[in-house]
Amino acid sequence: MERKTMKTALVTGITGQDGSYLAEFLLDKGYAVHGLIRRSSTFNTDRIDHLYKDLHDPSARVYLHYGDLSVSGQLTDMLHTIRPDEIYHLGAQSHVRVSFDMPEYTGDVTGLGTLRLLEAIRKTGIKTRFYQASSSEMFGAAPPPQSEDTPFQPQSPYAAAKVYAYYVVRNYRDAYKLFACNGILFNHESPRRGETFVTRKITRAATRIKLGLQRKLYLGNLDAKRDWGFAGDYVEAMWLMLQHDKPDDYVIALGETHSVRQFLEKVFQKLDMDYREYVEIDSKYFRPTDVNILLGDSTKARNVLGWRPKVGFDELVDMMVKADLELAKKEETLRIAGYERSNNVR
Ligand code: NDP
Ligand code: GDR
Repeated sequence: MERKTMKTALVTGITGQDGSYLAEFLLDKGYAVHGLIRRSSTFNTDRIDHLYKDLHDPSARVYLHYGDLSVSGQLTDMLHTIRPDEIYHLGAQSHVRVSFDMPEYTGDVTGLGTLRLLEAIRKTGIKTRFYQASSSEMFGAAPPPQSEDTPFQPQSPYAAAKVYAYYVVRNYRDAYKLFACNGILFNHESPRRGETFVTRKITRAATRIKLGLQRKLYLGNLDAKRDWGFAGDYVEAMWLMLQHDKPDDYVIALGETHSVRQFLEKVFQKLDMDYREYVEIDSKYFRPTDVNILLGDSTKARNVLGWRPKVGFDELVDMMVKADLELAKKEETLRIAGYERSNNVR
């Protein structure tokens, strides 16, 4: 049996898709997991509720702290108190389309948020290892395949903010000898993916259409191509980066690219439907500038870290369709019983 470690990790963005998979992974490795959460008037802990135990329970190992990436003093106090061995910085305004509507906020949270955490580490002087959730969006218009050596050509305020964060991570590594890594992750999806990202928007809508809960699906650019992998596999890569002898930057990707249209076709086919009967294009989902094609070359991570994704593209689509079909069935049951779940997907 694997020997359990007794390390402490801090995860920002613990309520997000990746945060929830990472928290599960770290708990399984024996870590105590601290998470930064935002105060919200509605519940925002759905993805981690199954992991949380009342703190009076002696086996509780998940601790949640209110805070916000836009408030630096709080971050410094938190690091001073928790003194984590490892910090996984996943918190961000992560929606590319929204970053065109909220560029200043995105720059503040997604770009400066990283700087605030790095400064908190420097000021408290704690010994820790730092993971930055960098993104394939940073490559933007750069032709594929994209690797650690590909120059960035960001195409959105979100991508520009991530490029800023990427470079401050490298700077703090050089200037202050901080153990800090950039994981340049290509798109990764799951049944826990936010419902406004295109893959989940499609699997939710197709399964609801199948059960007669929805009639149409409105989308934007169907020709964009992405290298989509499974989030559960990608959080392991984050951990591997922080266990290595030296801090470095790594591309994490499946190494296959598919268009939004191909994803759509596959999902509807699995449900014995033709997407063309249900999908309409709405220009509000187009971006002022979009990224046409992403295809990652993760040779370095595979060779140096020994990282291997376990779930392929077809399995990922299957997994998402199956999970959303179950969800739609529950929704149907609730509807029959007189309850309605709001489904205002934007
Ligand atoms: P999500 O959008 O699912 O989660 C984002 C998380 O950040 C949520 O927990 C959210 O909290 C939190 N957050 C947002 N704003 C703030 C703030 N001001 N202060 C504190 N916390 C905040 O993202 P993913 O899990 O998909 O992605 C994780 C990270 O990886 C992000 O940084 C993303 O940009 C990056 N990334 C993601 C990829 C992907 O394909 N998923 C690929 C490459 C990079 P709340 O729940 O309260 O909204
Ligand atoms: P992306 O993911 O922008 O790659 O960022 P998203 O799923 O939002 O878009 C992928 C592609 O699909 C096209 N598209 C649509 N997108 C959305 N959201 N909604 C639509 O209706 C729609 N129609 C077509 C988009 O134009 C785009 O080309 C994700 C986020 O998780 C980032 O945080 C992360 O850094 C990158 O992946 C890697």
